[in-house]
Amino acid sequence: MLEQTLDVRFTEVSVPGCGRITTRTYNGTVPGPTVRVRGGQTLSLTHINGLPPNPPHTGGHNTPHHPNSFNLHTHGMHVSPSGHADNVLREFAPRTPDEAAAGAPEPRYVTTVHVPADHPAGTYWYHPHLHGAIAEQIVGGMTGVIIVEGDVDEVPEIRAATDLVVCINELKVKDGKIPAFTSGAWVTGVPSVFTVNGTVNPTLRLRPGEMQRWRLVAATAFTALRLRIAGDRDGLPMHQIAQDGVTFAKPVAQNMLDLSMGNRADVLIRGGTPGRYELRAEGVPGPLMTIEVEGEPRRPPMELPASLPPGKPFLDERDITNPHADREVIFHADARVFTGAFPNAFRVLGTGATPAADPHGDLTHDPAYGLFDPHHTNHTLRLGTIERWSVRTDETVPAHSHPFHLHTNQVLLTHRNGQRLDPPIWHDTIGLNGGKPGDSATFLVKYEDFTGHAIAHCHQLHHEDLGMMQAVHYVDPQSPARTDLAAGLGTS
Ligand SMILES: [Cu+2]
Repeated sequence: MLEQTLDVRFTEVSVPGCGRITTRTYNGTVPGPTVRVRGGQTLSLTHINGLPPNPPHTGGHNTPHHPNSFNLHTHGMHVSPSGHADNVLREFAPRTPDEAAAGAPEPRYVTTVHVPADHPAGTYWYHPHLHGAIAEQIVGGMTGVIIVEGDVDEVPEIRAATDLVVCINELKVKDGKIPAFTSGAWVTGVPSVFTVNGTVNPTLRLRPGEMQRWRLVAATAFTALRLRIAGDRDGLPMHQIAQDGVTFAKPVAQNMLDLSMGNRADVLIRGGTPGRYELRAEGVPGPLMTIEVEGEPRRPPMELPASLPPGKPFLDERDITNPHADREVIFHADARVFTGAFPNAFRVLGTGATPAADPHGDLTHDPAYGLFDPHHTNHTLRLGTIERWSVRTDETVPAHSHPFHLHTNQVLLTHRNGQRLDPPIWHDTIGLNGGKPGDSATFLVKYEDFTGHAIAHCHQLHHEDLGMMQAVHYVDPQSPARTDLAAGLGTS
């Protein structure tokens, strides 16, 4: 059993390059502690909710609310979504005003996650996932990295490389605080501050010929990152060895790496010509991190591994259980349809879309159509079956980036915009860019091991809080009764 306490309260933290900010933290730091676990182990996380009581909320469930309640998501991990595990339908509430006034103890909530023995070894992350409260908490820095240790770490060339977490956060700071998410204008009206491991543009040192393993984590809420390492003359290539926690069969050299919100990539970086380099994200004004290549060269230079232990076997299109029943997901926004501070409707249409409140009315103005409804199951997914999903966006607004994220089961990306990927790549989150209607992704997924209620959603977290989310139900066709018992919508 691996135990970790995560104490959540408002803390004044020092963010070098940004100043002192007061924000909700895990254990007083941004990001929170890195948790290391191995397949076969049980992770026990005890949350203490030391936040103040929630402010009253009068709007619907698809507007931001309960900013002082949270829960826990182990993003990307193939673990149970039920009971007290990776169950994002729980609520870790703070004390009520009466309890706080009476000096009642701060509530504690335990999350117990059994990591399967054959879980892919790699980089994952944790963050709160209470619908309506996610964006405000994540842009305050409530994120942390989970490392699943295992076979890939034993590859000699990787074992020899320094293992570094590079957790990229996107903070929204105004007057030393994280502004309350009271309007949609907040997303663009407050500039983002990007940090790596809690510092704006930290400096990292690397010797010529030295190799490091970076665990890149896009713990951002609103911004997709197109990364490169720029130098005075040439940059440094990134040798990608894993995507979203799943190891490749061999390293893939990339000069540019796309990480949508929630994605991770493990890369090997080798120091080249001495000098100053910068990890940059397209569209972000300053560097995310500075790399100084200096010092005594490593001789001979450290080598890249020729091959790797692939993290997860591929699925085959010929094994699709019902080839005539592909699922389709369409990210669609309707602008200026609601009154109030959040006028835009961010909908998920296609197979299993949430029905309209008025099917005969104007769908663009419908308050339910394609929006999250906790009482409606959008997808019933049967364990043991392999299905194909296509996800696309019909957005014409370039600013709308919609990363699709399915909980509980990793998905095998086979096509982008109709073009086959060779080889296909395991993901848990797949970015789709707005401004290019029809931008699409096709993936295969096998529903395995775990029953219960989970979700699929857009990982642009403003969209998610406003309802760009679907409920999925993993069921066991062999034992439907047991499935319902195990489903566990428990609240603590
Ligand atoms: Cu979206």
